[in-house]
Formats: sequence, structure tokens, C-alpha cells
Amino acid sequence: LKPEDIPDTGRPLFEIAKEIDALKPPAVWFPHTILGISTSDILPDTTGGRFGPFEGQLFVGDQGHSKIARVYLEKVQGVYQGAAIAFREGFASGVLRMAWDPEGGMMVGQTSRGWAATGGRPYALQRLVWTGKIPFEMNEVRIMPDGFLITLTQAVDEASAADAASYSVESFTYKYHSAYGSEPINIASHKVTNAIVSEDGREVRLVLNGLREGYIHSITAPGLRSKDGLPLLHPAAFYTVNRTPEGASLLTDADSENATQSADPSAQASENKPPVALSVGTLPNLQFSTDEFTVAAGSNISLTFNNDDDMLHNLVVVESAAADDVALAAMQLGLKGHEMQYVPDSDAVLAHTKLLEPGDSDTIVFSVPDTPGEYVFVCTFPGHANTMRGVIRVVDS
Ligand SMILES: [Cu+2]
Repeated sequence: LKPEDIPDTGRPLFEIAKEIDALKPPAVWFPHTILGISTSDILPDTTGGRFGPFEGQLFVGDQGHSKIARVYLEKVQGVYQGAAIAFREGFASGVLRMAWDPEGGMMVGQTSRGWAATGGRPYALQRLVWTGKIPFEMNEVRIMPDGFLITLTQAVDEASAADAASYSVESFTYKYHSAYGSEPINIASHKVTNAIVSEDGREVRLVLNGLREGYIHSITAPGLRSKDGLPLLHPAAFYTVNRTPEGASLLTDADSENATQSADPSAQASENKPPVALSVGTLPNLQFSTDEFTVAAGSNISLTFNNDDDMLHNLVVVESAAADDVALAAMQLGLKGHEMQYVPDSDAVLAHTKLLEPGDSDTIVFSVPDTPGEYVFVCTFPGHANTMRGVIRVVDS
């Protein structure tokens, strides 16, 4: 397979793969910025239950987000597919390598050498052990002809589990092209018409319409509670549908709806004094080219951000104390992140550029207060905020 064999159309990979034999669609997609940004090692759970209830599943590290996801795989019509689910977050550095120790603990080798990680430390070795408590999680997610069968690690609260409104299912895919990355495309929401709970309370069958082959299905259960009243520790599973099984459908009559969302890319304008022109670019390894600007109190600023890098970035001006919260909120925007330019709705955001493709630039105009203080400018693209930040110092004129 050579690069020129792949048409650079931006159509979904699954569609292009139908025409090119050697191109194999992945068994499981990890939605970018949602389950991570740079998957690393794969470690199957071969601990025989000493690491918890996920025997036989795969753990997958993520360097940039310092976390580990989990994958349940099944074979449908001879093809692997399955669900990726968040597992553990908050490692000290970038998760690169995992291995079992003799007691069934997971040794997690980490580094941020050459590539920033949200954990912040340059390197780390941590041991992850199971406490013996069973978290309330989706354990296995299997495809059905008309939806999904979810196995839970604990019995559910019957009322919330049998309520179709406790669940939400959306499907989406990505452009397959030579440029870096893609926003989620062709997003559709699927109406869950029925949620059928098994007698032992450990399984829920979701009946919904319009499963789409080649698409990632985001299955969330914000309203679901365990028998003890707990919400899911990780409320979303991302199931990649490569094949839909045949068989009886419990679906009655319902139409699929397309999700519609609205973007809000706007920078605050200002008037009066002529603005002070500032500019900043990027450096390799997730850095802005400038750490600090000093500006006079009360001035108007015209700040140009040139993205000279090969990745997507934005620049968000925030109140210093809120920088970490805003970066975290950006990371939690999930599927809406891209269209919101990874700028969360927050009063602490003073101004922001668009999310810039490599080679693009954007200029924002905003005013700083009449009193001295500090602002932070930060890239809130998930995984970048630790290293891509600087200070705007407002001083007496
Ligand atoms: Cu960035």
C-alpha cells in the first residue's frame, strides 16, 4: 500500500477501505481528545481476576493524557470490534509502558520526554493495584441486531436502568485524509426506545434505531444508578461498529434524528484606544514562542497567534487562577470540543482565537482592566495546556 493508493478525499476510512483491499479499518477507535490523544502500550488482563473484574480485556495507555483506557473486544461475522471505555486517569507522567508484576499489580512506566503529558512530571514509575472493591462500570458492551447489550459490574437500580431516558447514544466518524486530525463528522443521535433489564440486574439491553456500520457509537448512561445509588464511574463507552449482526430485532417504529449543534467561535471586540499589536507563534514540543507579554493597564490588545506547528492549537486568554479549570473543562467537552474550538463556556475566558489548523493564524482584539494584574494565555486543546501557556502581565501605565 503506497500513499498514492489512498484517495485524499476526507471520506470516512471505513468507506475508502471498502474499495481498497489492503486497507483494514481498526477494530476499535479511540475518540481523539476524549479517550486520549496518543495511545501507547496494550496490556491484556491475564491476571486471573487479581486486578479486578475486567479479566480478558485490554488496557491501553495514553501518553499525552497520562491515562489508561480499557477495551472489550468481540468478533462479529469474523471481524473484531468492541468498546473502548475510560479506566484510570491522573498518572504522574505520560503512560508509555505497562506490565504485570507477580502479584497482579500493574506497573506503569511513564515519560514526557520529547512530548508533553498532562501528568506534568518528566518521568514516573507507578504501581496500580486493585483495592478489592468493585467499581460501578460498564463491563462488557456487546452489539445486538437492534442495539447493545451492556453488562455491568454491579446490579443496577431497576427504575433508573429500565428508563430509556437514562441513556443516550450518538454515532460519528472522522475524515480520513492526509492532514492532521479531523473533527467528528456525520454526528447522529439515536433514540433509545427500550431498556430491558435482566432478572439479576447485571445486564441492560438497549434497543435503538439506526446502528451504522463503520461508525463509532458513543453510549452514555448519565441517568443509570447502581442498586446502591451510585452513578457509573465512567459514564461513556465508545463502540466501533464494523459489522451489525443479523437476528431478531425488538425495534418497533421510530425514526432516527440527526443531532444538530451550533458553534460559537467569537472573540470579544473593543473600541476606544488604538490596540497594541502583539504576536505569538509556536515552538516544537507544545510550546508557545513567547512566555510573557507586558501591557499597560487599560490598553486594548490586538494579539495574533500564528500556528506554525503541525498540530491543532488555540490561544485562550483567561484569569490566572482559572487557567487549570478552563483547561480541564475544555478536555471534558467531549464530542462538542471541536466545534466549540475547545473553549468552554466560562466567565474566566477573556478572549480566544479559533482552533487553528497547522499554518493558520487568527487575531483577537480585547481590553485589559484598568488595574494591574495577570492573565494567562493557554492552548486548551486537550493535552496541551500544561506546556502551552504564558502570562500577560498588566502593569501601571
Ligand atoms: Cu495546543
